[in-house]
Amino acid sequence: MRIDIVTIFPDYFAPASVGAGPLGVSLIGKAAGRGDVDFHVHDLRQWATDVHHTVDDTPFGGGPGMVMKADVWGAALDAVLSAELDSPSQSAAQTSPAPPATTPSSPARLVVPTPSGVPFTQDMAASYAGEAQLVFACGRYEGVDARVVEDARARRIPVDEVSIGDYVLAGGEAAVVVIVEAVCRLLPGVLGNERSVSDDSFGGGGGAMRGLLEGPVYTRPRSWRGHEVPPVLLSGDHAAIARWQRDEALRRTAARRPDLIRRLAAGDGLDNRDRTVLLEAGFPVHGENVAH
Ligand code: JFB
Repeated sequence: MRIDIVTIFPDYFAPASVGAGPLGVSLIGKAAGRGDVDFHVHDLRQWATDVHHTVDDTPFGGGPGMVMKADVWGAALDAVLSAELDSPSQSAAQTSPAPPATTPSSPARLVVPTPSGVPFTQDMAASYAGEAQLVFACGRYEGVDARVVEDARARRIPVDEVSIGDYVLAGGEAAVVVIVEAVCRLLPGVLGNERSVSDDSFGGGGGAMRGLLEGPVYTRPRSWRGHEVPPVLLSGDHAAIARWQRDEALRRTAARRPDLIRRLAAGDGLDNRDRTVLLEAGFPVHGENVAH
């Protein structure tokens, strides 16, 4: 998979090529080192045409702050979206030369982080992991002139405007790191542990825990500062362990994410034992074994 990132702060990501920065270390760095993912970071200002490399202007209609210019973003995305997927590698270079104006073998998806986007989910991460090319447009200031996305969609480029959560960042760069990490850990061979993905919170796999937050985890020593590992985990009774782990996941999800419990209940994802555990935890869920 090829990942292009357009930003006025290429230093935020660089130098991934020497194993540093958020894209150069750990899981993502190893994926890049193996060639499973190929990063290209571009400085948006190279597509600004004036002597000051201006990328922003005052908002029409008034209001605070500045808006990123459509013409600069249009030129940047024209160049990056037409790059050949297997163009000579310039992994994580801070800037790239103008790519050849050739037609890519499969369409790139444009991803635009914005606080007004649709919530980025694990299902979207899994879908992105199957794409040939993702192009991330990192905004700053009050965001990007809306006609940039309008124009990309008019040209049949798939565009997602996404938000990573209900809080306000200063720009799209941190959101891109979050999305890239969520996607890269799903690439074939990256995790090295196929089971881990489907048992994750929001794992969406066929696992028994799907739709629930993960419960607590423990390792040695069995006793630490007077805190004991729950004895059932040492029992060797695999059925009892699985049941306890599901109970803990249900209790935790009910306490922290009651919306997820309601979703499971509505989707027939809870059995009678689950409902009993939730009732004991003070979160009654309507179902066969609950009188109403
Ligand atoms: C993303 C951004 C800004 C408009 C713009 C570009 N969950 C999230 N919170 N904030 C962002 C985000 C995501 N994804 C985000 C891109 C940009 C914020 N800003 C700053 C602040 C308020 N309104 C500019």
